[in-house]
Amino acid sequence: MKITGARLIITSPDRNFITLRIDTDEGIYGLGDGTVNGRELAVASYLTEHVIPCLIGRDPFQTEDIWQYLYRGAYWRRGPVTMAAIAAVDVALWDIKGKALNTPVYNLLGGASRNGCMVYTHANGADIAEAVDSVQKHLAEGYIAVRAQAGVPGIASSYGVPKKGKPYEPAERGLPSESLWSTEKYLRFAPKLFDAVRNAVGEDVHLLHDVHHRLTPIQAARLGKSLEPYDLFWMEDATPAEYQEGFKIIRQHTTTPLAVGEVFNSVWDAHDLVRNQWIDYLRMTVSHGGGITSAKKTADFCDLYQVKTGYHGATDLSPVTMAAALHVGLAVHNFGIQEHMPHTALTDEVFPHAYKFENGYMHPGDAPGLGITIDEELAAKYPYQRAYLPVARLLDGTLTDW
Ligand code: GCO
Ligand code: MG
Repeated sequence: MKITGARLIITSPDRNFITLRIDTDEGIYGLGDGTVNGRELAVASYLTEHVIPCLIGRDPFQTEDIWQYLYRGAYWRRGPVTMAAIAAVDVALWDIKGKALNTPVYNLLGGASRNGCMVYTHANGADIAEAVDSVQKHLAEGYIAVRAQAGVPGIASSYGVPKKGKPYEPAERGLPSESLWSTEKYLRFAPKLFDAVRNAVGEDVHLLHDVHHRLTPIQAARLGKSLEPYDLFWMEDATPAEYQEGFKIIRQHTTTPLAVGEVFNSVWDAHDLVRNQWIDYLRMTVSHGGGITSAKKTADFCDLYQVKTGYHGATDLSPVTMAAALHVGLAVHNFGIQEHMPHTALTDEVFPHAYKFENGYMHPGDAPGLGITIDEELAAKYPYQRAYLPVARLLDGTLTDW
């Protein structure tokens, strides 16, 4: 089999998605996701100008060799743009391989290790009462794991809280919006939120929380300690993780489990975190971390140190990434949990898919390949629109981590 062509489908049903379609001489095609929220066209250009010309004529079964060719062969390594572009190619090739062999991709990765992938979804509210209601609403929908976020009193537009009447979606069309942040107010507030949520839902529900890179390691240690009575499944992105040793400080002070890595794009970003067991869950997902080829290797490396997967699954990862993440998650031994922030009905219509949610778990389905398609006619009705994530400032105006 030979690759005969590759092209991008850029669409913005409710938000921007960059999808790569690779075609072969046998009429089988594969899809990959190259979306990097707020920087989408950089990946599109990297693919069109530099990667697609190198793919034509290659054997799509050579996922390992093509991965190495694009990673080592570029000389310039890593970074979200490069790794998302490599991932788009790699995921599309695994899709082709599965379709050609008439089997779901998870069978090519070791087969199903479980019946389904436990997922968590997002609950949020302007205040504690609304957040508690939102958690209960998601439990009624069948979720058994829920992330809770609420507006911090005195901080307008807190992280994770939707604008009135809209589902939570961080990227906005137009230029970046600015939000304010106060660590002091947040540290006083977060234990009150989890006290209320835990009391309302009882012991059996998995509760998660995203700090979104806002604290120093010692502040994160304090938060982890103060949340211990509420038995969190994880505390996410407690501190910016470029400095991996920061997690050592958090770890020395708290037994609250730690997750990090949605902004990572290579196993090297997490190398010290994993081999020192400073974290419990690695969130680097398939599409931002170089694809299925590298996700499988990274998961196997984590498995040596009892670190589990907890893949990023926000709406800026397209349904193609959700499908790929579920195939990997079903297969690897050390699956932990999968984030599920459901896409809008329109996005689901643009990307018809075989994966399903039922009673707290998702399954990738048994269609050959990834089990995902794209309705190109519908996609064409929604052209790309520039959008950005917000930026955050401290109360005195200093730019801080959003
Ligand atoms: C999460 C996230 C996201 C990110 C978003 C950025 O845990 O789901 O933190 O909502 O903010 O993916 O593009
Ligand atoms: Mg997060």
